Amino acid sequence: MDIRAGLQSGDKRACARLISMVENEDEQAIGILKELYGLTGKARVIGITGPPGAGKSTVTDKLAKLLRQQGKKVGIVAVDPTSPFTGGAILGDRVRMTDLSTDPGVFIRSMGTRGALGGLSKAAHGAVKVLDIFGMDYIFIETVGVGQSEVDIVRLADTVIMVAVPGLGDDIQAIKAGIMEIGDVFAVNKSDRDGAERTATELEMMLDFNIRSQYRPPVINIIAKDNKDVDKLLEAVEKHYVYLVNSGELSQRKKNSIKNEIIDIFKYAMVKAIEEKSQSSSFIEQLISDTVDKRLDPYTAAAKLVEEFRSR
Ligand SMILES: Nc1nc2c(ncn2[C@@H]2O[C@H](COP(=O)(O)OP(=O)(O)O)[C@@H](O)[C@H]2O)c(=O)[nH]1
Ligand SMILES: [Mg+2]
Repeated sequence: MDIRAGLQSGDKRACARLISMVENEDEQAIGILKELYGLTGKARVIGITGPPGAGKSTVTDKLAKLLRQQGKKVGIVAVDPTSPFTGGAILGDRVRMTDLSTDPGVFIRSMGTRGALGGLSKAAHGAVKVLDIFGMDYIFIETVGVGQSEVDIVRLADTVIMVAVPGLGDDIQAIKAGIMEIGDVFAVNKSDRDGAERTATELEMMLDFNIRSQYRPPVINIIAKDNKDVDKLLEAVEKHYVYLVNSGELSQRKKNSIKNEIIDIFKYAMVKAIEEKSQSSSFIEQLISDTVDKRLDPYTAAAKLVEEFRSR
């Protein structure tokens, strides 16, 4: 398969293939990304996060359909480190999104576990780059809003939609404690249920306490399953984008995202090199046991490791 030609002619199989190859750090695939890197940066990247079952996939599905009506091409990356590729949640997403996945203007990709140490985040960055090159106008990244790797992933978005649901006071506390800061637009989904107004009010109050710039994230009540007010949510996303552009924050975000990616790739390469080395020699094992026995301390052990890498 000629992947370059496939990408240019809109062949989804070429796109899927390249994402898999990038995930597996295939040299040829990385070569293609290097060569076509100049084509990236055109897509709007939107993160969707929130607790499991909040309706993130449903919201994504409806937003994607709205954008399709505007003639936009849409890529979706569903990241769920808690469930494997064929796991229930992902399968559910797939079933619900079947009508989307047969649309030639939509590309859906699910990602499961990618090991520790930023592997998933790196894979998500890779997938977004491929979809960007593939010509998607909008790229959604759905993640469950917990953990550092999720936050890392969401950081590559221009706009982050935080999906909450009514009646989960404790959940809001958790959001507040953890990742409240990364939400740019708040959606209270399942507003057909009791307590939706109260949840919205609670979020508003929290946001009032957390003002970080002249931009104040809006809170929007929606019923995603009935497609109610999802258009308002999209409007809010567009408004946030206008703010990003006008304030100069967009270029700052892009810069941060690139910085994170470079560091990600670097860290990953280092860890891999260390792993390979520790397989081929007992050097690291020796450092560890010397530190356990207090012959070394962790600082000196790490310095010896750096020294060893320099000398190679
Ligand atoms: N009552 C109600 N249920 C909804 C709404 N939106 C989604 N759901 C349901 O909530 C469940 C979880 O939705 P899903 O999109 O898979 O959530 P995710 O885990 O956050 O991606 C599904 O059964 C949806 O049909 C809504 O607005 N109201
Ligand atoms: Mg989902």
